[in-house]
Amino acid sequence: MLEECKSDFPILDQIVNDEPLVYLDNAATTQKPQQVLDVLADYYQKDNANVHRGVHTLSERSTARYEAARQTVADFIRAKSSKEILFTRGTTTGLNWVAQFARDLLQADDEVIISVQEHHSNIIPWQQACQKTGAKLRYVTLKNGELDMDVLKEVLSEKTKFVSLAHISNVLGSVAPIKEIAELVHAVGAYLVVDGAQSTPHMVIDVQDLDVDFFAFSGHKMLGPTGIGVLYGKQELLELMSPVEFGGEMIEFVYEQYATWKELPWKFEAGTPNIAGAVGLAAAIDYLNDIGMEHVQQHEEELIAYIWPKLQAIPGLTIYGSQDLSKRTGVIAFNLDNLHPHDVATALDYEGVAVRAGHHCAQPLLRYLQVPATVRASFYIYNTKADCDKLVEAIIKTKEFFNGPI
Ligand code: 7TS
Repeated sequence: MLEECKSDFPILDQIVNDEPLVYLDNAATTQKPQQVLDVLADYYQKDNANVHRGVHTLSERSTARYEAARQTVADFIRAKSSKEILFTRGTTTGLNWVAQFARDLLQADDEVIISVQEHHSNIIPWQQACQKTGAKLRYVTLKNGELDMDVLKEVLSEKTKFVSLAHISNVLGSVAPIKEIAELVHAVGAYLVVDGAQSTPHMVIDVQDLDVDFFAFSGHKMLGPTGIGVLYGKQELLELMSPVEFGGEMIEFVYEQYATWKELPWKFEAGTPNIAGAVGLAAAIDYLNDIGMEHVQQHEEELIAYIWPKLQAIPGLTIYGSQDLSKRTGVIAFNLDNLHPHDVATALDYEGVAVRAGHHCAQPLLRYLQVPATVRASFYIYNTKADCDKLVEAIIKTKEFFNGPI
């Protein structure tokens, strides 16, 4: 078990509502270890300067740290080259950039495929691209809480130009078989875009083995700072893509009426980038690499296997998604009796347990599941079996408070 790493996270050592904090809102954002906080302070204390501009020493150091961070990210997701790594604000920006690229390619009668379990940031950019081009947006539905591969096969055709899917659902925690999907998508000549916001923090990612065309994720969900994320794209596709933003840093020559762009990856990074964010993300990746992503995944599997029967034993508790543990990762969305999920989350907060309640930015999914909202507990490396016990105990207390003794 990884439990000893909890002491690396100063924020977790606090009392909330007279109880020790149990942080189970990791799908929304994760906490930062001291090692990442130290690197951020070190960067600002020693090397802060703008990148790719000055010839002075600090600027060179800052540029070196920023570009080393890009290489760290490339290695982490096994990209062929750091040219394929674009720094963004987060998953949302990355998906918007790809959908913007899609607008240049899509024509009326073309089709884009997403699924009913997507986060809004993998729905709305595609709605916009389809509305602007006349292309049709089609949805894959679910079977037993997972993508229904038969439906995917049915809707894929030579009309399909883009397929964009979450690697792991932020509500149901199920993992999509991306490698198999990539084969199907490429067989009809379409591009596969993967929303890796919930997978990259929790499992080994190999973009070459998965053979994805684009892959987006966020630093803050994997121990890094907010405001930094990554869009991976195959080099030949990024070469085809036009920049989405224009300004300083991304140009080669600027004339009165036109300008030329720098080569990859800089043509996409207009303006002063989030340098400290990239350096902090690299520190987070170093931290995760020290643990080993296989161990991160194994730890979460152990926690879920531990808490699952305890949750199942609570009368009136409904868990959404697959009931097959081998198909699940560390996200559990549930409801308790007929209680409103916000009431449950508020009651859990009184016990020091932080969970999220609501639609989790996946309104089409909740409509599909026919539930207005759920409570969601999501786990990460610093969570312990004691945290699981505390969650179960707090749920039982909540149930008894509202409905009387079990
Ligand atoms: N895609 C998925 C699958 C997500 O879970 C999220 C964030 C995003 C995209 C967007 O990431 P961002 O960093 O650009 O905001 N998910 C959540 C969540 O589940 N609760 O809060 C944020």
